[in-house]
Amino acid sequence: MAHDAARDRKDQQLDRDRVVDDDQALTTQQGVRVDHTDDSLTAGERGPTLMEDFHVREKITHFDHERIPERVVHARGAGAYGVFQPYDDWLGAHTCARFLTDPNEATPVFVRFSTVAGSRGSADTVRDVRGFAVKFYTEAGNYDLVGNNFPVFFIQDGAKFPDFVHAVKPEPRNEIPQAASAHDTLWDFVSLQPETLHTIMWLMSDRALPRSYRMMQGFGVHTFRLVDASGHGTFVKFHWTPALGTHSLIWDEVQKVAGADPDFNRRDLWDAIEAGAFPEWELGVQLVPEEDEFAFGFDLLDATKIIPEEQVPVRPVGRLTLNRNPDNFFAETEQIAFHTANVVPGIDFTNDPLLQARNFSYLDTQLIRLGGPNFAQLPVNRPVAEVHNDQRDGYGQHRVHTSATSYSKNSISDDAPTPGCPGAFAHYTEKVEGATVRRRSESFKDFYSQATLFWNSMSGVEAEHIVAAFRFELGKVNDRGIRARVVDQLRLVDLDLATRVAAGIGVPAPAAAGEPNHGRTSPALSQLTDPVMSVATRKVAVLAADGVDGAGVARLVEDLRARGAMPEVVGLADGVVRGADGTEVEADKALPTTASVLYDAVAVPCGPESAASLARDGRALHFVAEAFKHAKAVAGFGAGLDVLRAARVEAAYAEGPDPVEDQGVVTTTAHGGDLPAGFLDAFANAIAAHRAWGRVTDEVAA
Ligand code: HDE
Repeated sequence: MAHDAARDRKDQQLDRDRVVDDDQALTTQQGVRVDHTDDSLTAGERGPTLMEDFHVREKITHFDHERIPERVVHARGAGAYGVFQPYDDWLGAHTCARFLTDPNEATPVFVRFSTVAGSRGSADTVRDVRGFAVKFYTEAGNYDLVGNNFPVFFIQDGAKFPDFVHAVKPEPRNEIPQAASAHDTLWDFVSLQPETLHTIMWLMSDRALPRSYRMMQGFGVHTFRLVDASGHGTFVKFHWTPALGTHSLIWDEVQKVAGADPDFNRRDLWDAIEAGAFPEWELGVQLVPEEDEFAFGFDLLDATKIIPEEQVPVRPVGRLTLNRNPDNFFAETEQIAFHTANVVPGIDFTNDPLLQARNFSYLDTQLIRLGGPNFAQLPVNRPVAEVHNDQRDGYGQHRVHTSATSYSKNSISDDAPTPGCPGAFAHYTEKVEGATVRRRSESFKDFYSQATLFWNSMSGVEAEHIVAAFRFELGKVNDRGIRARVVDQLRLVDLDLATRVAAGIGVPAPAAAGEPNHGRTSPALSQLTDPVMSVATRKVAVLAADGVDGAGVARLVEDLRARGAMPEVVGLADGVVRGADGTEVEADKALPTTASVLYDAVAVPCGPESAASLARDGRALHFVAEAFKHAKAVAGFGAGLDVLRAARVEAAYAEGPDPVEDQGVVTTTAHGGDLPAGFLDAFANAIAAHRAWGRVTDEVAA
């Protein structure tokens, strides 16, 4: 049984702060009951408003002050509470951090996922890196692992971060484009700063278009250090692996989803947790003994490099489960304050110059964003570990310190709070010496070989997507000189890549490669190497109109639910759909308010009258045709096959009840309660496969 003391304490803390307004009288901030809140106090019905109207003045004043600065990066996000638990004490040989090594300890967490470039109100489905920030409320204090869904970063030294962010953010003269990297300044920066190239390859890949926050990997990015009780260090890279596998949207889809549901990823996380389908990740580590620091041919302190998994395997150490949505977005998701320097005994830093800059930046940014030094007292930020120190006062001080002293050393309070008690954090002892320099280490200067490794490791369809992404992004760059300079850089990654990109953007093909392609691959980099096949939580649209085969719909929907999928009946309009057999089916959604791009798969049931209505409806046909073009699983049974044909779903169709599966298109002529189990299995398998990649169309390739 898990020892849940920390989790209980965090829940109790949050309970104490939760304000329930239901069934309560309306009051001012001073607790005075208010009689009327719809009209201002005026001198005469049509006269001027009076200053003494303290209620309306307070109401408007508070409203005027509701906004805080959005995060300068990662402004758009969504978060949830959960728990982390180690599998065993295997890491105990390397770290004294109990939350990583005691399998009986369940540590409460809050996780915030985010996009990077867009403003707080921007769309979720844009081409971007995703933040994956985890706050562990451990018994030894808060530990923040503030990572991303890519294992590498664009720059090597934090000194370049403002330059990089200014380049990717909307352009300064007109604040265009929002939440998009496809513009001149970003690509100008990339063309002049080749250290960006490895991460740019990830940004142009499907990794930048996650299907769901629940279906993406997370990485600590930097090399950190684990430290054992005797002070011995081991280098570590952190990996989060989603239980549902790593899956992506495609470009045509994300652009449409941004209109059909700008909250797509946020809603998906919320809905899954509300439905009890708790998202899970496995924490894994790559460990490197200190003696091997220089064994890799690249520098472990360089955040633009991965340690290939084939070289140092990822060892699973524990499980993260998200199980509760926040009560209030602002109080929790907006006010959570992450900081890379929030570490606990057993975890320490390295000299990665990007990490060192972050250790300065996050505290600094919270001071402006949260308005003063007491933000750690906000409920979502408060540790479960006890907090005692001599820090005092400041804006928003909520603690009433009763001690007679607030300095150390003191004799009046017996020198409390006392430093150096058991369990105190001791910084790792690293020998450091050197002359003051402002110079990039020579060991950081290979900008291309891992970009090439990434490119070499892609499957055919993934490589197609990368080429298409470069063409789109550079095609939006007005300055032809910048386009040519980027192609010139890509030439040093791979000549074929550069040639294919150049052909789409009107710049001359590159003359020759730089270094020849080293030919190495790392299979773990492809999302299509051993993909997790799961139908769990996949959204399936079942199109239905009056006269539908009610028994067939019921059998399909029950079967999908039993497998953990989330089917929805989509009608021509909201309300009840009448079944041909007299049954009634309630439509979950209506065609005008939903879209094919919001689902993982579509099924068209039997019922000649229903099928005829759907085949006459342009939106229904578009719905099916689009799912087909996006290489999603498509199923039809009985008269539903007529709708598939009308939507030009090109596949081999069943000619009898025996189900036929052809590249994710699953059909049978059976219907009603007789739907064959083989048909249901084949449809579920096609959904679990995520896409039928063999069915490549222009929409899929682009
Ligand atoms: Fe951040 N980053 N960052 N970053 N970052 C912020 O902190 C910064 C970097 C990451 O959900 C800011 O509270 C610098 C790498 C995430 O609240 C700010 C540098 C990685 C989040 C900041 C980096 C990240 C942030 C903005 C280069 C992946 C969102 C608001 C030295 C390992 C956390 C805030 C959340 C947020 C600075 C580079 C991930 C300004 C200076 C590398 C997931 O402090």
